[in-house]
Amino acid sequence: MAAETDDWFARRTHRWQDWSLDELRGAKGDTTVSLVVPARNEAATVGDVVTRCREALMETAALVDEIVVIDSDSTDGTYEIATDAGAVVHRAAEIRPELGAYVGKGEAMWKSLFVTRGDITVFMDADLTEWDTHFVPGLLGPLLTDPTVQLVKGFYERPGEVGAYDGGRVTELVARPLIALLFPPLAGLVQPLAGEWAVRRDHFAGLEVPTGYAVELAALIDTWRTRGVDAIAQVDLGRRDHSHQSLLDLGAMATQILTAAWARSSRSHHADEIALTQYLPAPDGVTPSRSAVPVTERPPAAPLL
Ligand SMILES: Nc1nc2c(ncn2[C@@H]2O[C@H](COP(=O)(O)OP(=O)(O)O)[C@@H](O)[C@H]2O)c(=O)[nH]1
Ligand SMILES: [Mg+2]
Repeated sequence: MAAETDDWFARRTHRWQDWSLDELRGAKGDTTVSLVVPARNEAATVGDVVTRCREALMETAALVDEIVVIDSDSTDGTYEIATDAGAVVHRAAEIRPELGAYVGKGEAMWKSLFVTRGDITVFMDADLTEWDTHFVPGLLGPLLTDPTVQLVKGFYERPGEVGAYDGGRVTELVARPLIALLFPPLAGLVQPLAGEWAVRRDHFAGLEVPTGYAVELAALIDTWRTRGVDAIAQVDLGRRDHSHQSLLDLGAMATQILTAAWARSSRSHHADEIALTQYLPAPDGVTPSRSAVPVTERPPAAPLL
């Protein structure tokens, strides 16, 4: 399994600089691209995200055909600010209300399919504080140049942690250990929960989408299961930061992620050891490093003392 993961990492890991805008425009042809930004109470940052993407990617580079913000019940002006910045803004509860309302990031992303038309959807969080518009062309690279790729994940360095590719608390403490245990072919993903990712519409429309924060992990597992691991690629997007949640809120997020993994797990045996892959900065990208985590579920045969 470890060799499989290494092979996938080597084949399917890219950097955003691997494609020029000209190359991507040429590869885009008639393919349409929607940028979808899920937002709940992001008045402080959503305007900047929309404005810079609109100027750089719609008006200058002509790589994105529409920018759509899906707002779930914001009470802070997110809707108005995103509209003024030039996005098409929808309230999640107003999209196909007969399907029900299950507030959460996953619902907003899934419902975006009913109000967008792009062949490819690029998702970007609305709470970004350190980021750049090259995230979008970076994510489009593998999809526009390789028809076998269905889903592309971003990953990044986080400022302040000196070259670290750690993905945050829920990523490192829940998602990556879970993947190591239950879905080891996906262990080559540096940041499986990254909010910046892109997917072909037809593929995403066929997936079961959890309504909350497990949308990303579920999409990865289900893409691997239905299309094979090579249908997934990942791109180093440089540096990124966003506003951070409280530990208590992350507990709810972790519970959603555990639930989606549990529902998709068929593990019935006990492992003695789990291969946990982590990522270290290297001069021209990242390198995997693997450690074996011992796991003992059986009590010792005799009392220790
Ligand atoms: N529309 C919508 N967006 C949401 C919801 N929950 C989170 N988001 C957005 O999804 C993005 C990532 O959410 P965030 O809470 O920052 O999660 P984290 O980055 O994983 O800690 C941000 O743009 C949020 O505003 C929701 O219920 N509805
Ligand atoms: Mg965030």
